[in-house]
Amino acid sequence: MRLVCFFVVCAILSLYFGSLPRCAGAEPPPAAPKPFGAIPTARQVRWHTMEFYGFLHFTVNTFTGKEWGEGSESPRLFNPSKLDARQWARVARDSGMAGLILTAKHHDGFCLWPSKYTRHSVKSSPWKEGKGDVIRELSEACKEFGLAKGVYLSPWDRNHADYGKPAYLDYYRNQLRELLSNYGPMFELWHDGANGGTGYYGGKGGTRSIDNKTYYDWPNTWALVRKLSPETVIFSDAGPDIRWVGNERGHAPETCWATIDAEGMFPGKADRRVLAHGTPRGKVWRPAEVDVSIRKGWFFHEDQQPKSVAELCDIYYNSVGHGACLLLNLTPDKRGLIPEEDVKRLKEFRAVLKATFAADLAQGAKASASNVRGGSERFAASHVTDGDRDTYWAADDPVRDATLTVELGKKVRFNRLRLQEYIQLGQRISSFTVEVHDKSGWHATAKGTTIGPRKILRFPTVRADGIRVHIRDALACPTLSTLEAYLAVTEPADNKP
Ligand code: FUL
Repeated sequence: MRLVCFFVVCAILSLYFGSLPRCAGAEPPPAAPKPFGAIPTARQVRWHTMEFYGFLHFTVNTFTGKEWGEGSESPRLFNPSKLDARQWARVARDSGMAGLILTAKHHDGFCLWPSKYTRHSVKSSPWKEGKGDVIRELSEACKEFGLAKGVYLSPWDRNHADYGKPAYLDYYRNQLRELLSNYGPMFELWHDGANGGTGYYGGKGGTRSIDNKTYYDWPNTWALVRKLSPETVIFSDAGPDIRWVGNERGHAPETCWATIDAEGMFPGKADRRVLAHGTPRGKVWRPAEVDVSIRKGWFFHEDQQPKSVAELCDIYYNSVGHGACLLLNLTPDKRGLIPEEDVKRLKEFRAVLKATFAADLAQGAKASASNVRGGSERFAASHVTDGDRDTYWAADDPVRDATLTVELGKKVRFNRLRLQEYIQLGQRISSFTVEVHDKSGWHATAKGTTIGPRKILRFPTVRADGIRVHIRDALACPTLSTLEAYLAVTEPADNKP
């Protein structure tokens, strides 16, 4: 009987103490959520934080007015009178860009560096009496202005006699060796997927169409890139690190997964719809890059004008704001300088973004959530407003629906909200709504599907003392690393000429 009483008392005590909140330090904190599905590599995580960088299309086309050179252009055409890579870098830095990617070789085959493997380069041009090297000048300028740099090396080469034959692959790889070994770090390598067939091909002319899937032997080319430069992210229609967004209009869709099922895709062949949206639960982490030109063409043409600030802002919100990175193309002119009108436009564009994102109005605000993983401080809602994008709120494993509430403490005017998942653990959220609070209650303000690396929401200015993000569905228990609120004061006027 005594034993029975002992067990009953023990059971009551354990029930009582078991229901008490956990004391700090009494139990080990719960483990972080298990990574969900495909997750980014360290090199991709770094790339995600770059957000916005520049493209430079510059070669013999700049002097002929073409978009695709034939490969028969004389290198003597390349003669910029004032080429100044420091101007490119200064403009890029002042525009808020994190780096620059230059067309080291476009489809016409002309090389902007004195490659050992061809005469079809700057060394046969009058520019600097054949002693110049644009890649070297860009490298030095990027270093001076604190920018990362990358190169575009067109796989299609309309000049080379061996294009279409196995020998061309050695040439292409030798050029990669030069570019990735002699100029310091390259943050990105860009392979476009174009092949229009016809070309000069060492004077033989004709059409050389290749099988995109097999001809370039990409797995071995990329293995070489990894060996030479493991930090470099490789872009193409289908990765392997970054995918094309599927259009050149500067637009990633609102639903944009960083994951994708990429089987059957390779440079030059990919379903544009899938590239745009990605695939929920996709097998690989291969986020989208949005490439678009500030003018209509990729190369400079006298009769074209830069896009308006309003258009550039739309491009920014539809790319960076949809979780992609923005690669905005600039067109150095025949002098080798970014045209003055474009510099002015970029300055105005930068001023708008700088003013908008100057102060996070939610930083330090009190945050709470309907569920906190294990009730632990480590995953508390306060991490979304702590100003540190590397800390995060997380929910318990079974949770798919949760609300996160931020109390601003006073009435604040804002019209932008920036959200970010803790992508190191995978992309999870698939549906959410945003409400704001004022004296008359909570009001539906915005909604979205994916968040992933970033979502920036634009809505009419509200004056509110609370923000509530309701995560309505997720592929696994949600995480969120930031919730930032901003006020865009300068609504850009449409200053298109
Ligand atoms: C495409 C090319 O054909 C265009 O000329 C341009 O370089 C663009 C960025 O990529 O594939």
